[in-house]
Amino acid sequence: MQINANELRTVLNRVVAKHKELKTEGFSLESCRSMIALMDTDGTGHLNLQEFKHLWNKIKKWKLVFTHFDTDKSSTISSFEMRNALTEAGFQLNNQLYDIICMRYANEHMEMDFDSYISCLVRLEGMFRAFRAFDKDGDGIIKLNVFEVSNLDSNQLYCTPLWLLSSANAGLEQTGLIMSY
Ligand SMILES: [Ca+2]
Ligand SMILES: [Ca+2]
Repeated sequence: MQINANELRTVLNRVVAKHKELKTEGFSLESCRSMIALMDTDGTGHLNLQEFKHLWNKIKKWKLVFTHFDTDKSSTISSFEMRNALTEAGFQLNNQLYDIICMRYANEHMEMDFDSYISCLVRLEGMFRAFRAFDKDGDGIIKLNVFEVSNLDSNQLYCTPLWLLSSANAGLEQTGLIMSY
């Protein structure tokens, strides 16, 4: 079995349509492509059964976090609720990074619907993974030279300004991403 982004989109949208506690206008093809990029460990450009299961378990876990932290039962996650949700999902962000993430993924009312929330977590997961790969001594700080920056793929490149921004303006203890795992 090999799943492409279109098929993944169909499956996900069919499932979320059944859940009234998850407000969404449906997953975009772009966010399904990002999910495949995140989980495609053997580099086929598709998800095999194992990779799909791995993604599915993540989404299930993130869905539980979503419903648990949607404390006002709006079926969306507010930027206020998101802070606790991210911590529960294992992402410790400094304030600056947190604000950037909310600005990027929340709507004008500072609410994220389910697909934006999942896209946000997929992006963070990819970002943390890339960060860990660079952070060889595990001190939560990375230094990239210009060649490493220019060799980052587009997914990682999106994250780079966040790293640079957080390291340029924050104290040493907040440099880069301080991670909880
Ligand atoms: Ca694959
Ligand atoms: Ca809510």
